[in-house]
Amino acid sequence: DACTLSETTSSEITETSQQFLEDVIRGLSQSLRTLPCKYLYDHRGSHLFDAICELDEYYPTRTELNIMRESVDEMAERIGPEAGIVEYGSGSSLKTELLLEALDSPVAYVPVDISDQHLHAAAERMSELFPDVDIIPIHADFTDRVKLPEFPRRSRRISAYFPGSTIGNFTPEEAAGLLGRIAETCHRGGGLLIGFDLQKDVRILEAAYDDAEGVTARFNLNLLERINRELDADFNLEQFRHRAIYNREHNRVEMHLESLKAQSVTVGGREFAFEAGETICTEHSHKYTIDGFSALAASAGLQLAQYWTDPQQLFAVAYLDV
Ligand code: AVJ
Repeated sequence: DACTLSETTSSEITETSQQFLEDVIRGLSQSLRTLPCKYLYDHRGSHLFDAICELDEYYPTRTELNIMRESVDEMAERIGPEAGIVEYGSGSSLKTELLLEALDSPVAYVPVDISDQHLHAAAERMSELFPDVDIIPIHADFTDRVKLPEFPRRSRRISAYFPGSTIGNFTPEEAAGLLGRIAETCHRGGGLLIGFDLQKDVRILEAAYDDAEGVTARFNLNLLERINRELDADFNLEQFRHRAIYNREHNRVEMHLESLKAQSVTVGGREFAFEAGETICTEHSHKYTIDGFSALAASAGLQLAQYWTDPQQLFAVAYLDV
């Protein structure tokens, strides 16, 4: 079966610096300033994120991996034999390997990622590990509609894999839209295996996003460095600091960059005046309850069939029927 979804092809997606500049100017021009979190992941940002995943305070990565180790056979059972798997995100992870290993005769694996470098490294690794699986990397921004390749005829169903609680970066409204679009890429009878982070003690959350070593601070501040380098800007990195705040009303951790004094910054020839204490929000990371996530999925037409969690209920992986 062909999955014809949209006009967008991967070659059109290449993030031009023009788009980056427009997004930055737009975000900084708002009264509550924001920058799109996807720009955190340049080469250095991706490395810093990998370092975050190793931190004691940052529980999501290892907790999700442990949930997979514990329950991947049940997950594979849900997905069923001879499946095609579409993964949203880099697909370089141990989690994906565990899943493909556990599946009964998977036919195709289609990683979708915005980073060409990550994508091809992951695809190469997966081809070596799984020579019998067709590996078809797609370079695309999965927040757009993605045109998937024609899956090999043998694939009986297509299921999506969306690990890492990336879904938490989206507002619930955006998340519902994204889940709906992901569901469209799956055959009837397919499903979505997705990892999301759970609500918990605020101290655990704030420590996870503001670690003692300052790795997350470097990750956040790296965005200003990137803007300086790529968009001819003059942010003074000494005059901004990283903050992680739990927003109880919206159940999300927010990463901010706070201006330490009144100052003005030039970006691409435009001036922006900051007051002391004013912040730029660089990321939202939404935290859910199982019931809340199940309701969100239902609003996108997906039914929660089963979920797995860790003993401390820090994180959850759910299988949603399309
Ligand atoms: C990659 C979006 C899952 O929200 O936990 C980690 C990103 N930001 N520390 C998250 C992140 C700061 C991460 N996600």
